[in-house]
Amino acid sequence: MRIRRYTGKDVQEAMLKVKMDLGSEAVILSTRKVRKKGFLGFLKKPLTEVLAAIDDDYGSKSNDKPAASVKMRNTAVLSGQKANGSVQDENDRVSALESKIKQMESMINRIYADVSKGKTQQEQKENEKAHNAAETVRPGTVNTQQTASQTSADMYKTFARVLAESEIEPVIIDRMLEKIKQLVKNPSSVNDLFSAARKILVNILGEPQTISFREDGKPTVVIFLGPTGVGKTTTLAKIAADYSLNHEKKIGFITADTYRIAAVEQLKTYAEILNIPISVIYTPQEIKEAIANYSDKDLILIDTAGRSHKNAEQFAELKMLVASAQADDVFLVLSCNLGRTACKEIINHYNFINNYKLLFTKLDEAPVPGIILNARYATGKRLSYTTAGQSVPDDIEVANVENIVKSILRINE
Ligand SMILES: Nc1nc2c(ncn2[C@@H]2O[C@H](COP(=O)(O)OP(=O)(O)OP(=O)(O)O)[C@@H](O)[C@H]2O)c(=O)[nH]1
Ligand SMILES: [Mg+2]
Repeated sequence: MRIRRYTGKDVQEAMLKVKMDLGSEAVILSTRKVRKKGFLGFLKKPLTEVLAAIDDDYGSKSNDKPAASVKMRNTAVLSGQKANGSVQDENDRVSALESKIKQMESMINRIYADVSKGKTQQEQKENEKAHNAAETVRPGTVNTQQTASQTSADMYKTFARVLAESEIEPVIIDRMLEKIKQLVKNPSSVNDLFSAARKILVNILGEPQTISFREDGKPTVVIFLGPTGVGKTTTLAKIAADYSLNHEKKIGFITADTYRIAAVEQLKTYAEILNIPISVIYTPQEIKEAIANYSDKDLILIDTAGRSHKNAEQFAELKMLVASAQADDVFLVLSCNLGRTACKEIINHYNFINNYKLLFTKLDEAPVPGIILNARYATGKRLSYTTAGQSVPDDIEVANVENIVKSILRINE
C-alpha cells in the first residue's frame, strides 16, 4: 500500500489532487487543517491536508479503471421518490452521485478492512451455526409425508424450538403458541403453524416509520442514541447521504461525541464528502445554540457518544443532552449482534425517553434477527431502518418486516 499526503486550499482541492494522482480507488485515511511551516505560516489561512493510500495492485494511474457503475439503490429503497429534470440533467446528476458514492464506498471499505479481517473467522462460525440450525428445521421445505405422522404436540415442539433458536424471548414464544392454538385447531403439518405465525409476527412488528418531518418550516431535529460501537455515526451518515443526495434536503450535523479522539474526525470526514456543515458541542448546554444556528436547514442530525448504560455519570450527561435537544425524532440504535439479556438491559435504561424509534444495525452479522422482535415487543416502539453492512450510503433500508419474519421463522422461499 502506498500512502501519500496532499494539501490544498480546501478539502475539494486536496481531494482533486488525490484523485488525479492515485485515481478514484484511493482511500482517504485522514483529513486535517495544517499551516505552512515557519513564522509567516501562522499569518496565513490554514491548508487542508489529506492523507491518502492506494493498494500497490492498482499500479499506475493509467491502469486505474473507471469506477464501476453504482446503482442508486437508496433512491428506491428508502423513499420511492424520484428526482425531477430532463434526461440529460438526470444523467449528469446520476454520474456525479455515482462518483461521490463510489468514493465514499471505497473509503469506508478500506478504512475498516483490517477490522473486517478480524471478524472473518467469527462470521464463518456464525454462518455455520445458522446453516446447521436452518438444516435442522426448514419450515418452508418440510416434507408433508413425514409430518403427517407427527402429532400436534410434536409440531408445536418443533415450532417452539425454531423460535427459541431465533433467540425469541420465552414469554413471546408462549404467547405465540397460545394464539396459534386458538387459530389453528387441527394442524395437518408444522407448515400450518408457521403460516399462522408469519401473519402474527408481521402484525407485531408493524409498519416501520422513518423520519417524521416537521410541517411548520422549522428544521426537523433528529438525535441518534445507543450503546458504544453499534453504528450510530455510520448510520447517521447513510441517512444524511440519502436525504442530501436523493431528496436535496439541507442538512446540518451536530456532534456531541467529543469523548473518543477519532469520533469528531469520523463525522467530519462524512460532512466534508457530503458538503454538510458540522458543529461540535462539548456540553449539553451548547446544543440549543447549535440547533438555533441551523435555522436555515431542513434536517439537523445529532450524533452522540456511545455511552455504557452501566456508567451512571455518563448516562446522566446523556439524559441532560436529550432533554436540552428536544429533538423531534429520537432513534435508539441497537445492533442485531447484541445478546438477549444485554438488549433487555439497554432498553430498560432508555425508557426515560417517551417516544423513540428502533433502528437496528449489523443485520449482516447476526445469525438471526430475533432481537428485533424482542425489542419491538418489549417497548412497543416503531421500527425504522435496518442496516446490513459498512458501506455508506448503500447498506441501509427501511425495515423489511416480511424478510425479518422469514428470517426469524427460518423460512426459505
Ligand atoms: N457489519 C456491519 N458493520 C457496521 C454496520 N454499521 C456500522 N458498522 C461498523 O461498526 C463499526 C462502528 O460504527 P460507528 O458508526 O463508529 O459506531 P458508533 O455507534 O458511532 O460508535 P461510538 O460512537 O464509538 O459509540 C464500524 O466499523 C462500522 O463500519 C452494519 O450495518 N454492518
Ligand atoms: Mg459514533
